[in-house]
Amino acid sequence: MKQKILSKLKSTEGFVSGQMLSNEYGITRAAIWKNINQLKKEGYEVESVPRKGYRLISSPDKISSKEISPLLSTKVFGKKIIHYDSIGSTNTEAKILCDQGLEEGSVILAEEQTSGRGRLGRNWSSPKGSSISMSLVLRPDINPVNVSKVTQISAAALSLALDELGVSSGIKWPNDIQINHKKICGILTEMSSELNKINYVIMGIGINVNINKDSFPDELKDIATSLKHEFNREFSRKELVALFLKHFEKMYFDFVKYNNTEEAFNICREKSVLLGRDINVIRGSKITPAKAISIDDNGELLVEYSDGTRSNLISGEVSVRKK
Ligand code: BT5
Repeated sequence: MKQKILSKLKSTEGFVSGQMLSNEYGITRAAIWKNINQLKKEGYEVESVPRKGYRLISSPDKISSKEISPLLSTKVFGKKIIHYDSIGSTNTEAKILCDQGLEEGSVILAEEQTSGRGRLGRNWSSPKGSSISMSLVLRPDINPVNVSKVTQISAAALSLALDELGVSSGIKWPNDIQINHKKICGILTEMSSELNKINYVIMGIGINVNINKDSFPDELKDIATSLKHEFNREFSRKELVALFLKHFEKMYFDFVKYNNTEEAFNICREKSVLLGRDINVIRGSKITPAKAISIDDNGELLVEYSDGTRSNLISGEVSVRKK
């Protein structure tokens, strides 16, 4: 009911009368008033004027279903949104829900994570209300060896979404988005599969949106940045989520239905911060200098070592070599 009343308030310019809401939804005016009070508690600013009714003045900057759903242009992704004020990790939560059958396209979002995860057991920092922590549920009918491609698709989709907000970004293969060579987004793709069949893939994305530079932990201050820090203004997190889902849905279905990754991989090439550069390939404690040559049609990074041999990296760690 709250959601219905909110939608009505959002789609109406002026006041909506309590009587009209009561007639439309078949509940008493007292019940309408109760729902409005609940919305106020959630951070919605609603003006109420006797004989005129209710008017929505402002909505909280939340990445909840109520806020994001009206902005969505997707058919599958975001039709189901599960939102938490605080959670350990959206990827971990998504796994639990996927084991219980959560459908493809579902999106888990959190205002903060208390144990956000990066790759290989690393930490991901996601402070409350100023970052986006999001996990998408995918159930692609593809060979598990091809799953790393969705990380590239996701990076391309986020980069396109940022373009729409006037923000130009770089993609650092395989899973980072950067602005001015600092990380604003990391992607963690995890999978449950049998030998030839995927049960599900969880694609986790963390984005630094309105984080103040001094709110980053010390160890991240030199390597991380946020949209707010780079552009000196706040960005709408819900708008960014909606734009991302739009671009992701298109390129994801191009891939899983038509095996077409051209658009996504072209974006990854155009926006790559690695191609043509001297890099280090890092495997555990072993660091090998190489040159980043290209991203191939499998989304793999082709590198050339100093002895002239070449190899394709499927995933892993690379860094740009400082001159
Ligand atoms: C990643 O790992 O970049 C993947 C991050 C994925 C986070 C999302 S949030 C939603 C979902 N739920 C989760 O629990 N995780 C996913 P990796 O490439 O391993 O990078 C991790 C490294 O990035 C850390 O060791 C830090 O150096 C750095 N880092 C941590 N938090 C950061 C932040 N907020 N911004 C920039 N860099 C960060």
